[in-house]
Amino acid sequence: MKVVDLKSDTVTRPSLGMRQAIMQAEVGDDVFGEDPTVNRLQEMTADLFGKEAALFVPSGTMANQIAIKAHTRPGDEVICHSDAHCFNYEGGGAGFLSGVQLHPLPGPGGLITAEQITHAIRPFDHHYPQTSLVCLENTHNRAGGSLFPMEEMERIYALCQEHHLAVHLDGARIMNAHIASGVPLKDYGRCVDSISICLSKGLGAPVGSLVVGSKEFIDRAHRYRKVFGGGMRQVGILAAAGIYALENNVQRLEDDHRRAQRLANALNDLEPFSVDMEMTQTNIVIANVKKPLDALQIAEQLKNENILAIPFSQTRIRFVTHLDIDDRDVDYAIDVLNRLYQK
Ligand code: TLP
Repeated sequence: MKVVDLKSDTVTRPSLGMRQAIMQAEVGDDVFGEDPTVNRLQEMTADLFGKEAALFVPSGTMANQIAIKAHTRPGDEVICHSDAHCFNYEGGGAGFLSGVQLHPLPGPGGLITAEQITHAIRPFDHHYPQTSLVCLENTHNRAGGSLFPMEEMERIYALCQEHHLAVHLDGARIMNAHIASGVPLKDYGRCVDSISICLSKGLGAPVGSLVVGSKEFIDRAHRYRKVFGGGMRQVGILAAAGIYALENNVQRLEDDHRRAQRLANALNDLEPFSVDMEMTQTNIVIANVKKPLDALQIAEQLKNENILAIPFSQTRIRFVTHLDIDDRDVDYAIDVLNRLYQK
């Protein structure tokens, strides 16, 4: 019996076409900058976002942490949302690796506004840390895959330029944002200084992320990739999977979004669950669980039916659609949910 794995879009397995691309990849030693496939992936990604350069790194976490390191100095402060991935799920990396403190701001839907940031920027006074970076996230994972509105990103970028702050975008799922909103990738590139992009989530590659930005920023990022132990050798085999993903698996994200909508609507029809449909704009569905049921118990019950989901807390459970989930899997999940939780 197939397991319907809705834990994360990181669980996809490379398709046959992707494996063929891996087989045929030309490789070289990338620490010497001599892997032609890595170089092609980097150029291609920088071009997509209208930026000067890009760097291939092993993970989304490393991409974000390299960006934080390259934009800050020890003792600085970084503004982010209190639900941001870099604040919650990167092992305290910003303090550990860059010696910076994070200044998390609250806000509905993973959204922070230019007004909030204006108040959070520290004045020049030797008592205070120096604010040097703002980190945004689009789509926003803990907010249910929601989109960060373009107008607000533009306002934030203008404000940050005025205050000489850098803006980094955690774009682990920026392709989902692009497909759901129709915003051209170059528009995202235009209103941030750097972006991290994951190939190993909805795009279906087995590993890999990129950080993109100016040439000068990427030169610094390159040094930190080495320091963080992320210099890799004949990784054209992985870059080939990334190129294949960018060429074949972007437009199809709309299927994942459509399936997530179906799942969200079905959950909403059931008494124990409620899903904020306004936040459900891409491939992530976060269901609030009403008492006396709790999310951990529901994850266990679903697991017994070969459906996997992640409890985010006792009252929230996350389902993620992806390349390896088709319409029949969603039908099956909905049937099971109806059987278990319909009154
Ligand atoms: N997110 C994972 C878990 O860490 C929660 C997931 O299953 O969603 N930024 C965002 C917005 C992410 O969601 C993730 C991974 C990362 C960065 C980190 O990427 P990796 O796992 O490649 O280090």
